[in-house]
Order: sequence, then C-alpha cells, then structure tokens
Amino acid sequence: MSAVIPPVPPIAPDSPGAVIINPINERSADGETSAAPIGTGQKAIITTPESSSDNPVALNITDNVSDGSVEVAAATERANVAIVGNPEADNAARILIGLGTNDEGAIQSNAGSTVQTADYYKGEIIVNYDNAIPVPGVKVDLNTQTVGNTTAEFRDTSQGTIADNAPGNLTPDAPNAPDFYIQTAAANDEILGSAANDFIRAGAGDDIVNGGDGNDIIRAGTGSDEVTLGPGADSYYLTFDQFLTPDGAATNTTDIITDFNPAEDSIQLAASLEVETSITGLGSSEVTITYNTSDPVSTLLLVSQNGAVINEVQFV
Ligand SMILES: [Ca+2]
Ligand SMILES: [Ca+2]
Repeated sequence: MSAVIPPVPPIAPDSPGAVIINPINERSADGETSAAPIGTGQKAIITTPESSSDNPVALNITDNVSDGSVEVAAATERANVAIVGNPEADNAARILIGLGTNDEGAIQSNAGSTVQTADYYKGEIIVNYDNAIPVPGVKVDLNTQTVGNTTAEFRDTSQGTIADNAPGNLTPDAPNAPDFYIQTAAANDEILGSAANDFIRAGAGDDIVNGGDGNDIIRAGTGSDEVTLGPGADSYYLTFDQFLTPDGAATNTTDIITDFNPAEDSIQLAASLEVETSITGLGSSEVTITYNTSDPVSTLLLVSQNGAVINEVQFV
C-alpha cells in the first residue's frame, strides 16, 4: 500500500489571509533582516523571483498555539524558503506546504525551489507537491544552506549545504538531481513529493513520506517512518541522525518501505556509517542496522513491506 498524503489547497495571491513575502536582504552579516513574522490563519506566498540560496525568504512562526494552521507556497522558480520559530516556545501550529497560483488560479511553477523548516519546530507539517511543475534545467541549487537550528535572527549555518546533507555521489547533473527540496521538522509529518525528482528530509518524528514519480532521495530521519518510494530509481538514504534522538540519545526504531524495487531503488548509507554500523539480514526483506557508536547502541529495523529482498546497501 502506498502512503496517502492529505491534499493541501493551493494559495492564490488574492485569497483571504494571503501575505506576499519577499526575500530577506542579508542572511549572516551584521544588520541582517530577521525572518518575517507569520501566524495562524495566514498564508505566505512567494511570488518574487529574487530569492536565492544567498537571499532566502525566511518566515518566523509566531503563534504559541497547538492548533491552527499556517499555509506556505513558493509560486516562483528557484525560491528558497526557510521556516523558523522560537526554539524555546511551544509554537506548534500546523504548517501546510503546497503550491501557489496566479490571480487567474493557474498553478505556478516552483521548480528548483527549496522549502525547509528548522529542526526543532514542533508543529505537524503536511507537504503535498502533487501537480508541482518541474522545468527542464531548473534544478535545486545544491549549495543552498540548510536551516538546521536557525532562529528568527537567522544566523546558524552549522548544518551545511544541501549537498552536505545528500548522498555523497549526488551531483548537479546526476539523473536524480533534485527538482525540489523539502525539509520538515520534529513532529510526525506527512509529505508527498512531486512527479519529478525530490530530495525529501522528514526530520525527527514518525513520518509518512511518498516520493511519487521521479528519481527521489528520501532521508526520513530518526523515528519510525513509513516510506513509499514510488516509480523511478529512488534512494532511501540514512545518516547518523537516523540513529540518535534530537537530544543525542540512542533509539530503537522501525522504518517501513512499502514498495522497494531492487531493480531500480537503492538503500544508501552515509559513508561514515560503514565503520559505525553493523548490518544483519541482507538477502531478506528485514534488515537490522546497528549503530555501534551510541551507548547503548541504536538499532533500525528496516522492513521491505512488499517482501522484496534487500540484497545490498551502498555507502555513499
Ligand atoms: Ca518529522
Ligand atoms: Ca518525486
């Protein structure tokens, strides 16, 4: 069974609650612009094309609530959207990330865009990129900074670029070079990728991810996740962060891949895990990966739900 993700309605620039958000002017220099405040009931739509990896759109979720929703859509190519909050607050509004339209209601392409949320954000995030429009040659800039633990002041750059967080063999002209980059946070999130290539990171929590068509990279993060790879040559990708809670504690989790296709798909582990893990069960549909670096050790049971055998893992 493929994972089914709820729909996310597209945002029109003139719809009630819509707020057109512009890129910030400075990211890390003194005197930089802080993230734009946005609260529940508001819809952020990015329509200006000046966003770039150096000049992102930054949204600061301000509501200290456990209900209500914020809607976010990139409606222009190569937009880079960073959603942050106050790590000390209980900001837990739901975030709905989808597509945007023009004034006539036509879906606008967000090809090459990145939409990412700070790791600590506590609210549930639902992403639905069904009907997203890829554009040939308009790919994600792999040098885009990831937000990690960035706050509203927007200074943290410690988490590296998208390339730093991707399988080591990912290049801008690879067959799986991402058309879209999506990064969610600590809660139990639900993500549907586009019909093109997606690089999806679901963060901590027990997430449900469906890559859809295309050659996707899915890094589900710590927690017990359900992953549908979809058609195409997909990568289920693990790093050390699969094996530690956000507080650095050991974990014992189970990830399910609903539709592993050994003829096309691959199980990829970060190269550093080659010496930090031991693996049992290859040649069956249940593989156990033990992370020996934590104390006690962390384990991940990886279940190929359709019974397809996992014969190998790649260290990349
Ligand atoms: Ca998550
Ligand atoms: Ca996809």
